[in-house]
Amino acid sequence: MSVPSPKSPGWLDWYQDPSVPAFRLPAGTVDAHCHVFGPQDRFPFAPERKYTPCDAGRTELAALHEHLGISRAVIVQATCHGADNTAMTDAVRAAGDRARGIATVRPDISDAGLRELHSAGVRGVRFNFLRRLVNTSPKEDLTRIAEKIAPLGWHIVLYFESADLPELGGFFGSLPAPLVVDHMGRPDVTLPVDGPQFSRFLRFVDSNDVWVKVSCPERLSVTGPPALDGERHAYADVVPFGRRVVEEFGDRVLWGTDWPHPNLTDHMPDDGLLVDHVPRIAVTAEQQHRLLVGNPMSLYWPGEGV
Ligand code: 0GY
Repeated sequence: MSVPSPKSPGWLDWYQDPSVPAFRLPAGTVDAHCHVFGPQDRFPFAPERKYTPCDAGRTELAALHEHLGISRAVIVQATCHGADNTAMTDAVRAAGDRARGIATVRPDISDAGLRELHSAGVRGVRFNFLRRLVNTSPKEDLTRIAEKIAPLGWHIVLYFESADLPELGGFFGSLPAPLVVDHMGRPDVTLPVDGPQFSRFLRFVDSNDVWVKVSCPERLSVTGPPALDGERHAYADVVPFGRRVVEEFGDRVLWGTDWPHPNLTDHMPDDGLLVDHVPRIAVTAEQQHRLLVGNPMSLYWPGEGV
């Protein structure tokens, strides 16, 4: 048996005892962005990974969802597992019909390989452009993957830095499948919400009918979490960005926890506080229902109604 790899230096583990949120999630809430890591004795990490996390398996993910009142999940392949989707598909299968998966695949994946992922519950692939996470694949390879997955009705999840959108936007627009963007395209939240950078992102979303995850305030925030004084209004600087996207694209927004929050370096969020961020960006019951239930159901469980 191989010796487990030690965690990357400075690695922060997920929050052990999340608070009970003040906001009650509506029945049927979907966590549309979360991950599993290992456990590495069962699902070893990929040799080409750029970080080694703690274990964060499907049992712990299910316990968090139970605690927060989340009914369904979309489990996104984490880069530490490379293109070996077995930890993710094991977690999706174990959840029965209450989970879907987003895979990482190579351009030479066979039709049988794709069909197997589909039957496990996979409904999309992720293209990652963050150099600290992956060596990004050539665009021809990504186009080839997109052409293979489009007939299955899958979509493409894009993870990129806002500064890279000017260079990548045209390529994204050429892809032959629906697009879903992680974490609002990672805006610099010290810039104005109506400034050129975020306006460019909103135009991109509008002109390509993109779906947007209004997730990860803890990753985008510069002001950070609240002091430990009982104040539950965390990540205030991210609120105007999330609210703007929810207001403009209410029928194409998704929300997720991003548990177990890979690669955060300054703090680990209390997942209860992340739930309390939701009513600050989706302020009406109707916006909240679309964000948390209606939209993810139509993308991941079409035809099941809500
Ligand atoms: C996220 C963000 C990150 C990591 C990954 O797959 C991953 O390794 O997604 C990150 O480090 O910004 O969405 O979880």
